[in-house]
Amino acid sequence: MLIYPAIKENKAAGRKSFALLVDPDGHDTAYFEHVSELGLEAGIDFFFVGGSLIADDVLELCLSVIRSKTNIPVVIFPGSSMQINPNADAILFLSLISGRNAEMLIGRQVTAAPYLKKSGLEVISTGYMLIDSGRSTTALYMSNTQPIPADKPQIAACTALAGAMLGLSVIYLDGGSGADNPVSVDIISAVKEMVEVPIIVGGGIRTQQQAVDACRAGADVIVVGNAAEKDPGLLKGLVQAVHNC
Ligand code: 1GP
Repeated sequence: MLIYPAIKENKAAGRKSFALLVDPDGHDTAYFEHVSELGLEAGIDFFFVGGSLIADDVLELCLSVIRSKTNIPVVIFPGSSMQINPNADAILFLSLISGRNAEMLIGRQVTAAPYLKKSGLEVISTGYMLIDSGRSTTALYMSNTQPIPADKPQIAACTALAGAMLGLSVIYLDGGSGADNPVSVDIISAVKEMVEVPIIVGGGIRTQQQAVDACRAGADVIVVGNAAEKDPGLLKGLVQAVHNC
């Protein structure tokens, strides 16, 4: 199944999608089986798999367990250029367009490109934007960049527009893993007004209301990681809230 056409089709039909983010770091087969079942029960649309510090063999294990337990599409959300693995359906090919670190804008992508070509993965070019969420996050530290200030929707909108004009297929607005505050509706709606490409929103979403607010402001795909890992009981409600938007 091709993922990007599915995301676009959902967007065109006004259907919101839910992605469960799984960070394989420090986990084992039993955990990946548990997460697969959770995803199935809750009716998620996608697994996003990735993290800042994962070793190659755990990524492989995570992907193969999810693949063996479910038919839910799996998208790699890479924390580094080493996280390329053919056992997924697609990969978000990220350019960190909110930052001014050349390595994150184009450097790592040059190194990764030939491996991606060989992998056969569907490559989804992604304008990745970190939005200030009130505290430093792993993504900020690891990327050595500054986030877009939370009270500057115009900067976010123009950044997304430039990304779309450069041909990027989706915009990912991220408050960062475990963010104190999710990306604000002001930022999401300013971006939505400016671009027609699908918008993915994640980072710090913990409640149904936050997910619904993000969808109503213009998010097409909601990504949740930490909240579901800490309290798996939340997942079903979050997915339903997104699907009912
Ligand atoms: C982080 O967007 C993801 O890159 C999800 O964040 O783990 O805070 O849900 P959370």
